[in-house]
Amino acid sequence: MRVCFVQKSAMSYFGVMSLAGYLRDGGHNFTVVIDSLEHDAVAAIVSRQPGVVGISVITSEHEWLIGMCARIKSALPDVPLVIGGIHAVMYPEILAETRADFLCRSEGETVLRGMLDALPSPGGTNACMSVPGLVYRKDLAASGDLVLNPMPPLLPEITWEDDFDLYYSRYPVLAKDEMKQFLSQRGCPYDCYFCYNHLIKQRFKGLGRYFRRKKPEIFVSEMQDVVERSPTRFISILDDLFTSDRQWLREFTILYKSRINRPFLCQIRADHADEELVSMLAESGCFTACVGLETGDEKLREEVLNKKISNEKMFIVGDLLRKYHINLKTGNMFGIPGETEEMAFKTIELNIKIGTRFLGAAMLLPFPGTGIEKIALEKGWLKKPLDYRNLPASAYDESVFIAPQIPLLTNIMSIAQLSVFFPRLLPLLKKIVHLRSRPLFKFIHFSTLCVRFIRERKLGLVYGIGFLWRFRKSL
Ligand code: B12
Ligand code: SF4
Repeated sequence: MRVCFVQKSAMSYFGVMSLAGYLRDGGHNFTVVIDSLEHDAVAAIVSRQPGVVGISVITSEHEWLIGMCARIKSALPDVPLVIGGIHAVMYPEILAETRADFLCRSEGETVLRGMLDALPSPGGTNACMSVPGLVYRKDLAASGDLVLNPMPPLLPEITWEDDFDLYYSRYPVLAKDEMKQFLSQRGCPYDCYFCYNHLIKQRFKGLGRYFRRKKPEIFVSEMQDVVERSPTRFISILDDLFTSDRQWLREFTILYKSRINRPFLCQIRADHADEELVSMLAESGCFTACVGLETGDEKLREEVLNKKISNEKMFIVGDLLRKYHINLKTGNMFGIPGETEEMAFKTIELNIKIGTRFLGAAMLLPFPGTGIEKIALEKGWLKKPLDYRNLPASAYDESVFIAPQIPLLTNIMSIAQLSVFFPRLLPLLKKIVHLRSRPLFKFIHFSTLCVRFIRERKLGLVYGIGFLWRFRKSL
């Protein structure tokens, strides 16, 4: 059967590549349409003559999802349309707001396989109603009550390679990108209150082991396949907990060095970092390590965000990375419930002290149902529970919280990278942030973001501008 995946943003989605990789031997044909890279996405979908259409979506794309489902259903009324992705897992009730037929509220591999087995049978679309993990309307044609089929167990292991070719064959622009991204993990054992993992764990409770990881051999072989067939100068490893398992890392770095041997970026948790780990990373080619610093105020980090990592650990990781000539990049959030002007500047100051080279900054964007929403309600930073329909599309400029200091914290977020590039400007910037001129701060934020992006990826200026231009509709 022909399956056409649809998505908004111009990037290779790991969820979709995993589905195509898992089902690649089943005799099906997979293709993908990226809305932001097509002139007319619906025409592109129709031209593929799909037997089923599957949309992959994240929460901030809710409005886009509703519109896209309507357009696809108008063009292909008889083709089953299924919604998947993190937004579907978190808020399965969204099905009722769209014209899609089904929604996948669990991992997609077994669900899609169930659908592809059921659809050619005499019952057709109706036969899908028994597939575990699917959600559908009682009356498929009307917007009636939803039926939530029981959840299937989680896959015990991830033993297959993602299908990168799904994207590269259709969108050479993605294949040409000199930085290739990879992901070996699924799930997370930690429980930070701002992260979706915190919520998914509740949804997937009792269904099996949530945190799983490809074996180093499979992961490196997936990389090798990509680097041998498309230009690759750098590798970006997006695993949140890349450094969580020392033995895994030892095996990986040996294979990586002998078979891939390219500079790479990865994420490390500050409390995993010691001399052995950082030297191993340096030896295998790591040139930038990203650390989730989140905020310079330890109490806010540990109590409000539930990320139990001290500032002392941040200093240790900074020192070690400097010693081994690895750039330090940090992830930071502003507008955390309870945050004051002083605390926000502590974040910038801590970054300067630990030697941050690249600073990622955004306003905290909590998702409905997460622990941070509860804390915000208690602290009066939210008057009522959040609605996933009204979340801002960008966390760079807006906050969902109501507190008098939010505009000021947004300005501080905007000047954070500039302060790290030029620490001497900090006393002046501390005064400027009180100006009420969002356009000025937007400009500072966006221009320093571009410089960071280009430097961080060692892109030439022209290549860098082209890269940002390509992603403009996805930002
Ligand atoms: C890797 C990653 C990225 C990568 C690549 C993203 C990508 N689209 O693949 C990069 C760095 C580019 C990125 C960017 C962003 N990300 Co991101 N990212 C992740 C991360 C770490 C892993 C996602 C992943 O691939 N998981 C593994 C796959 C296998 O799981 P999955 O996507 O859920 O797919 C499974 C099912 O959902 C289902 N499924 C998926 N699609 C479909 C389709 C069909 C038809 C079916 C049936 C099933 C199905 O089957 C899949 C396999 O089981 C997650 C956090 C995490 N630890 O998972 C955040 C995460 C997804 N990102 C998040 C955010 C907010 C963003 C940004 C908006 C950040 C920003 N401000 O720019 C951008 C937006 C990019 C975009 N439009 O997708 C949020 C999303 C929150 C939400 N509620 O939607 C997450 C959850 C992190 C968080 N804050 O908690 N991200
Ligand atoms: S923020 Fe990182 S460490 Fe915390 S739960 Fe999410 S993925 Fe895990």
